Amino acid sequence: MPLYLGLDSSTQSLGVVVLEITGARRRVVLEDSIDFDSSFPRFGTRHGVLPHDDPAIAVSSPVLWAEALDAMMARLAASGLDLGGLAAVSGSAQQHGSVYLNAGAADGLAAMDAAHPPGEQVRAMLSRPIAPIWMDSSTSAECAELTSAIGADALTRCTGSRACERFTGPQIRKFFKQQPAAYAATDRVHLVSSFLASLLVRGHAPVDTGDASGTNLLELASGRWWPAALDATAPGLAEKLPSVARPWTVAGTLSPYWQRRHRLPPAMVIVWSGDNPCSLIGTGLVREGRVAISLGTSDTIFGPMDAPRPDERGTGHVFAAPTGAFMGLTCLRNGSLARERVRDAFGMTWEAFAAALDATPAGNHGRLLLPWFEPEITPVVPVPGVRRYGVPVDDGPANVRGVVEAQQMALALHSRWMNVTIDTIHATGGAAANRSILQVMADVFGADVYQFEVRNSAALGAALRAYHGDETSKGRAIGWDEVVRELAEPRPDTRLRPDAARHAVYLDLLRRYEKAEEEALR
Ligand code: ADP
Ligand code: XUL
Repeated sequence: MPLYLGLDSSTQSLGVVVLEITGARRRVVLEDSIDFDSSFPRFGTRHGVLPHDDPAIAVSSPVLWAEALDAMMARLAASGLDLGGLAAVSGSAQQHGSVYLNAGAADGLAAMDAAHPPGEQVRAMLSRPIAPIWMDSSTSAECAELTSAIGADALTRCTGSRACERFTGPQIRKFFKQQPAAYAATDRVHLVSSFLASLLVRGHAPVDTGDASGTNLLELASGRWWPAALDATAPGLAEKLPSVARPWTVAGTLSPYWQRRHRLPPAMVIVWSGDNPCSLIGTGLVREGRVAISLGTSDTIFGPMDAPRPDERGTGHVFAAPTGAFMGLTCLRNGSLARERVRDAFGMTWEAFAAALDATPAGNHGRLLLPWFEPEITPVVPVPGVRRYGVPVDDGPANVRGVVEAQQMALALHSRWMNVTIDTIHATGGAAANRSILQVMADVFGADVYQFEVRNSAALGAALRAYHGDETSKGRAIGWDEVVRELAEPRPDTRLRPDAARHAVYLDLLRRYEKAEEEALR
């Protein structure tokens, strides 16, 4: 029975979905996840991030990600699944993060010793022990330099995004400026996705066009690195970046390391991609017209785009999509962790959080808050701070409603640039389990909201991409509607409908929210 494995190395955990697809039979045979903080306490991460005094800096450990990959492969080997049938593997990873490897890495990857875990072997390949991740906001100076070298409009038109603090290009530039010797000793700068794919195939894997779109370095139209952006970023960068490949490219086969260590077969490895591009597939969005909202560590809203239409105001992004077309995306940093901050401040469980939402009226009696607990990505808020417009600090239910309404209004406001009539939303991510939050989403957007059978849409999308890559490599033309059929379809019985009266309240509140944001940003 052919099996397809999708891995998802996200901010806080490593998730997995295994699919069995044979003719008419299509089913999920395994879902699992390993939490970084609790399973690997020796790294000292909190919510997957290494502690740092500067709130603008957010870094994690490539060694931790490699160890988690090994632990997940061990679980798969012990799962009882007949992994002899494993046909193809692909993966998803948190976007924008970068891993810096030295000149010994190419040989190191090829010679990994199956008698030992990958962690220490990876450590020897690093030219920089830590990896900056998407939550890092410490590169404003480098963004300004990139913008003045290239021009904001040209950068947005060509790469799909203005210069963004978390994007890989500005992060590489900061590394080059602050640690020139370590930069010079860097032979390859991988994204998290291409780094993990490289561990699987015993050599440097390419980065796919989707994840490469999150670097400020890719020319979207050609799907190639853009020399002007490379030159403005750091010297010699062209030689240090992985090649860029279309999202269904075969990167290699599972290496002897994984074959020996966990008795896995030499399954085909399809290039990995970013979590949002993978989630696009895992929520079944293969043609323009609908959007998904992912309530994960970040809250994101995204949808397919037939042709790139960048956001002229500059907060949204256009990425290449796994289908070969494009996708629009807006990302809030203050997502799940902001909701957790409020939940924990009032000693609530998620059930109590949901009950507080249900017990308070839409519009929160006209009170608002701006939930910028941490530096915010959309809109750009470098210095964090919660702004309150009538929400008392000590009123639990009012704060719960305040944070959820603010996030949904921010998603609605900052996705207008995509120019899509939103009447149906595919909800995913950890917090999409919470139907009270989803009801606020339905009411703010005035749209139907659906949940999915598989919670981890990024891992599911990666597994479906593995299937698509396998079929494509055999010369079989398979359409994306066929790829996602049954496995990534919204569940009709989960539909949440918007309430007309509550939606009217939000149309009014949204105007006030927009003004409050503008005022706070001034
Ligand atoms: P990521 O993939 O970005 O690491 P997930 O999509 O796995 O994140 O989401 C994890 C988050 O889901 C947790 O940080 C938690 O706040 C949130 N979450 C889990 N269950 C619930 C719930 N019932 N209600 C609200 N949020 C939840
Ligand atoms: C998207 C973004 C986040 C990360 C982490 O631009 O920064 O969604 O991909 O999930």
